[in-house]
Amino acid sequence: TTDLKASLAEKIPAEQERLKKLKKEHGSKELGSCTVEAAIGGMRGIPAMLWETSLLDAEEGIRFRGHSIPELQEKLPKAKEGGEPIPEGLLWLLMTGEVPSSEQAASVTEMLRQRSKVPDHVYRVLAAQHPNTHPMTQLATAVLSLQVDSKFAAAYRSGMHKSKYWDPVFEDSMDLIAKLPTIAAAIYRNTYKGGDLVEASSSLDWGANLAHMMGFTDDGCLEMMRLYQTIHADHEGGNVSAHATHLVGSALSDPYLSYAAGMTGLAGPLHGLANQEVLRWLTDVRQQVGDDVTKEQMREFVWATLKSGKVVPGFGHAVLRKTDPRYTCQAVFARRHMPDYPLYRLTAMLYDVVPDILKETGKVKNPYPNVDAHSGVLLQYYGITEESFYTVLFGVSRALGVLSQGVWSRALGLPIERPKSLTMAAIEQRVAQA
Ligand code: AMX
Repeated sequence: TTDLKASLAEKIPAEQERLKKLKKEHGSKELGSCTVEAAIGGMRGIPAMLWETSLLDAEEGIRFRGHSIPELQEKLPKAKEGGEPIPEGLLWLLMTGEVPSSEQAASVTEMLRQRSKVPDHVYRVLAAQHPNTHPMTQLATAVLSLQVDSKFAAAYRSGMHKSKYWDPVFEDSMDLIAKLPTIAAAIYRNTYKGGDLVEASSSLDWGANLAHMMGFTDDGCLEMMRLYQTIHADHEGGNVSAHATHLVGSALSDPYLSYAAGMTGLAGPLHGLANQEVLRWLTDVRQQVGDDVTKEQMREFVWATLKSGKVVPGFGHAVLRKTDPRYTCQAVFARRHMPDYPLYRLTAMLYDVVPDILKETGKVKNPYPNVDAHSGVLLQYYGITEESFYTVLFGVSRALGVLSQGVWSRALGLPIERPKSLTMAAIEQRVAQA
């Protein structure tokens, strides 16, 4: 079938059985334990959550439904021969677990196109905001204003049986994903281009249309956006944006509400805002030292950042312990499309300088770059120079992963999330008894 929903529906019964069996036969087995340190330290390393769409290996990085990023670049359908994958293909993969054919990916493009019209009131909501409102706040607000049309919320109100929840959650998720490029582009054009909006192209795919509606038509830029939208989609379940979406969704808040929660988390500087922070930091370097910076000057700059009590943005990770493959794939893209671009060369130099310094601090668990260290370089090169918008591009992509998992969470009947918290006194008491 080339119908995404039909293909998904076929897969659900077997996965429901699989989960039931897992619970019944192995429900009491231990996956890991929780130390005092982990409870205090942001629950690092506690395997305490089910997430089907992707899995992160500390050494190797992310795999989407079992496929690494280089594998996806090879296997997923593309808009042009030898080019980058289209995110619609990844959406099919995340939802069904299977690499789609070109026809299947094209059917997703068409389905999204049909759902892409953004209601007028959303534009009015955007227009009413303070002109200094951060683009991520605008994104979350626009998404919340779409919630009035939630099919899941309506179905719940009318008493739908819980075994059918996944269906309206799927519908809401597709409606929302379809509208996100138009919303993001409107935020971009309102904030930086005087509100002069660009119509969607009926011949472009979902990711390329985002660049097009922002006002960028260069072929390289469209390819970059397809790749960007593919690689930022999912990073297993525990990161702030995924976990926030999952947690809020577990209360049966609909996809608009739960994704908006994810986006307010992505807007934090230690998470998705890091791509904005990297660009600002690089701009500081260039202003203070110039483009012909030597390694020694770079080292001094990095140390000055650390000594002033700030993090080096774009480096480090809570789970990864090696260079992020999302970084590597963007570096490969840059080497191919912009080998002499000064910002690319600066970024490549950082790769030589920063890890050793972070190792020297003796406390950074992962001294290597993450996804955000490179994405701004690609965007700048194609003229998307407004770094306060970068996290919105991350957020549009992130919808593919977190909403696909949201559909599965309802299909699998996952319960409301409710971990146990303790006071310091309660922890002291428990350790005294142990
Ligand atoms: N620069 C300076 N110090 C860093 C650092 C960096 N890039 N990465 C980690 N550290 C510090 C931590 O702040 C912490 O210091 P403390 O003990 O004084 O509080 C210490 O090293 C140990 O931290 P960790 O266990 O290595 O990292 P973590 O799991 O607590 O945090 C992360 C992970 C990503 C928040 C952290 O590496 C960081 O702040 N990086 C810079 C911001 C960034 O790039 N975020 C984007 C991550 C990817 C994403 O979500 N998009």
